[in-house]
Amino acid sequence: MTSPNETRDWRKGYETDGYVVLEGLLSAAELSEVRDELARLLGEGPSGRNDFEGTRTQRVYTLVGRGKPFERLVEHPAILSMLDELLLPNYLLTASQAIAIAPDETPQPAHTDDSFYTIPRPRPAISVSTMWAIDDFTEENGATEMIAGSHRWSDDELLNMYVGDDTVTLAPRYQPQLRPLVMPAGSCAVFAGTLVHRGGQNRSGRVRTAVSNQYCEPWARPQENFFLSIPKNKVAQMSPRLQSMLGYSIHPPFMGQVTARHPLKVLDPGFKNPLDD
Ligand SMILES: O=C(O)CCC(=O)C(=O)O
Repeated sequence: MTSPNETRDWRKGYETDGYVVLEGLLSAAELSEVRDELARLLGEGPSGRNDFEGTRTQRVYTLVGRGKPFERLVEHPAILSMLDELLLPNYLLTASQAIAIAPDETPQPAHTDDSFYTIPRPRPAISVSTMWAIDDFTEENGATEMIAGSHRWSDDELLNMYVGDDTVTLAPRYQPQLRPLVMPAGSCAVFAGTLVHRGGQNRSGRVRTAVSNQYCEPWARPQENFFLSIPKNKVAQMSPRLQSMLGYSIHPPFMGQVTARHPLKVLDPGFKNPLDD
């Protein structure tokens, strides 16, 4: 596993391009553990409901609540050391999913991951995304494609990238700017929530599997409601850092309080909710 010190020089590339790729973060054993768990979860599961989810793409949401190997990806030390620099203390996990793109999948609509925070651009990213390559990412198999530097675009520049009023079809002049993230399995791309990207077309004969965890500022509303999805007895078995990222934390002075108490109190076996009848 690469130590945080070995990844120190990521910052310049991240600021310039809006993303950086860290190779070799997972050992062969860690990778195979993640693959085994994913094989079980993906099984015969349904494909996506639209072009954004991908009608030939399987997704497993709330992955962090589905097994220890996925918890370890969320709190990988190399990733957390970067996030500690990019986001405020007490940052949160906002999304956690597996994305398996099957052969013949078409390109996903190009988008940014923090567009629902409608603060005018250009602006700092309110979320930071990670994309773990569980299979090798190649030019053919649907590697995520990025437009380097697009994290600095204004709202108007972002809208210009689409044909007409449609915020789905990419204008042909932008196609050459999309760079596939070619990276070996076990690598992780870290990118700004403001960066334009998309899942690529899968022209290979094999599925491309990835895990994407996204993190947001501690004052922003997370995409996934982990309080409702992950049972409290499972959260109680997680590390304090992970519990904090799932929202069992206070962003000072008191964002996140539960009836004026720290949310971790809810995990105590003897916790009595004063609102219970
Ligand atoms: O699967 C990928 O490569 C990208 C997926 C993505 O960007 C998304 O679903 O938001």
